[in-house]
Amino acid sequence: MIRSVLIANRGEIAMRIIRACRELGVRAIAVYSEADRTSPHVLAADEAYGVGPAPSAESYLRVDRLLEVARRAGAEAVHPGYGFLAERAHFARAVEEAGLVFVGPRAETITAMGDKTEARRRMSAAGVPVVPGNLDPVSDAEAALAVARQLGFPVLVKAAAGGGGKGMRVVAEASELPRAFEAAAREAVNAFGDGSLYLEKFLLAPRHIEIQVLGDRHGNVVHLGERECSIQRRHQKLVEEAPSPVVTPELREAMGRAAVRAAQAVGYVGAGTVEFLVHDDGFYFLEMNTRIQVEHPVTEMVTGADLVAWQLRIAAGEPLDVVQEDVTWVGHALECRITSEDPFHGFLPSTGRIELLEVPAGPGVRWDGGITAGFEVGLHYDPLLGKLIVHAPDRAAAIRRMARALEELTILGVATSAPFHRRVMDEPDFRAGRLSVRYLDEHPELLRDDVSDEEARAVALAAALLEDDDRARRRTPRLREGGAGRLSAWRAMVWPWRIP
Ligand code: MV4
Repeated sequence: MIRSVLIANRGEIAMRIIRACRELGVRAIAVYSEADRTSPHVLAADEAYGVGPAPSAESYLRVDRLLEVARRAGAEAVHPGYGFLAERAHFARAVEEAGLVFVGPRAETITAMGDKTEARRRMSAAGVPVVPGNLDPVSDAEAALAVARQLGFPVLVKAAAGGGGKGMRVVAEASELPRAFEAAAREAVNAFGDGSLYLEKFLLAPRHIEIQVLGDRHGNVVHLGERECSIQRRHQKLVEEAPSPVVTPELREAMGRAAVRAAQAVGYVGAGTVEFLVHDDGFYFLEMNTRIQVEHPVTEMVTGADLVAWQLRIAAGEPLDVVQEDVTWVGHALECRITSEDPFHGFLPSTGRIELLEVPAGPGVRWDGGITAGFEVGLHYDPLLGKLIVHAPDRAAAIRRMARALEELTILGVATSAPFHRRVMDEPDFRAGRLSVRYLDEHPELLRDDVSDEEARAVALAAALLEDDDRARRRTPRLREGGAGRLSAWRAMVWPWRIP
């Protein structure tokens, strides 16, 4: 086994990797920016090293500093987590050139899957169905028009270097194509330094369903079934689940087999995800993500696999100890991404100090978090505070369990997405499994606050009074004079007979 791993990441995924390291007896080496000096991952790791100022370009993205820390700390491997450098082939290559093990696929695989037309060519050659469209970039708007006429409108113009929705344009009719083509090319040049574009038939309201795969260094590949990730906003997933409410055992087997073929076609090593669009009865390859994903826990809950532990074992050269027939699925899992964003004000990022954090517990509940009380939420990194994951015997029970767990979750100090999730759990289409990537467009009511200011103030006051009263009864010292002092005034006015 690998004896030490440098974790080139922060937040909940750094905590998740540290936990896997602990269980495997692997020394966990953390890095941190100046904004993360006292963050949970720094305290939880065996060692931690500063890598620079708060902006990620000056810290978590500094390959030179990360490799210097790896050398100084004697790390044998580097785990990139997700985001930051996770899908940057140059980082994977630099890690290996430094004589360390990269916990992830080969650099060549990352490069191939990062180029969306190359990925489509490889998948198509391997017999994996791709959305009808180009296998090579189109040279200009005129060539694009010919392709579009063949496919039939609407079409989608996509950036070859893209992914995640950047440089993408829906085109409803021929007259719109030239302008959309120019706009997408400009956006792609700005975002990726590469304006190559290709066309796909636009599917109207597909589901986003992805298959988790694991490949070892000995050519073995298994799939661990699907995750349904249709509930998303601006290409950020909000709720994920396993299994998908629409995937039958037959469809799972067909998609799973296609995902395994996809992974084998690129000699995939490690944990990866093959994304598909599912439309009517067909499924089409969309992209392959060459990293551990945020939503990996729902797969862990239903399969019992520890995906991060498997990443480390595979990196160490261990063969998979399961064959496809050994993989089974039990119950239903849901994940809600808890972010520091205000769902009732356009998911505006919210900043401030976490004043109070109480996380849910009880049967079938898992909190993968990256914060503690006292943590300062800023704007330097992505807004994910943690993930609430539940597992139950069936989907209806999982939804009830998630609703219960969300009610137990208390995060004070910043606005969070939790109230949005609580409402999704009650929404009839969600409960019926009627999902597509257009779910939020079709449910704008979920983004409107249904609590009046008066009601909110009344509840806040009642909560403050109850807490103050409770403290007085227990005669505990006041934690924060400012707040408690103000509350004493209320107590004197409202409940004079309760003054101890
Ligand atoms: C599509 C599509 C419909 N038809 N491709 C969005 C991000 C990028 N990864 C691909 N995306 C889409 N590609 C065709 N041919 C619809 C989307 C899409 C989407 C995909 C997955 C999850 C959420 C989405 C939200 C809007 C559009």
